[in-house]
Amino acid sequence: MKLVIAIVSNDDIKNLTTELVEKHFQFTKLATTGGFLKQGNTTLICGVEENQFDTFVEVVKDNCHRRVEIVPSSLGFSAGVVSPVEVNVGGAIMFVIKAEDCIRV
Ligand code: 2BA
Repeated sequence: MKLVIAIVSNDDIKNLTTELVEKHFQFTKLATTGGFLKQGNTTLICGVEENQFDTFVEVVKDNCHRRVEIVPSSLGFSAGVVSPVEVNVGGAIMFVIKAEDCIRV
């Protein structure tokens, strides 16, 4: 089994979680905040069987899309001049960890 920690844009989370439930994946959903933009995003903790992992990644790819957002540069850089900069947002970041077991009691 793999443990996937997926950080997902809030713009994509509804469609993604709907399809994950339809495909019988299980996950825990956490409200989180990006360190750079300081905007809300969502983190999913998902235990995924090895033989379902490729399908899981495909579902994430199908539902999460990167896009460009204009943000004031003072969000990420030293205060002072505030000029808009382009930042890639959206899509998903997945950390994949090998899980030894999933024990239900
Ligand atoms: P944020 O930290 O709010 O970052 C949002 C987007 O801003 C990033 O998109 C990236 O395109 C840009 N960005 C982040 N740090 C930057 C910097 N120092 N300079 C310029 N641009 C920067 P993503 O890379 O797709 O990340 C989306 C969200 O995923 C992040 O939100 C953060 O919550 C999480 N994340 C990304 N990489 C991570 C990592 N290595 N560890 C933990 N969380 C991560």
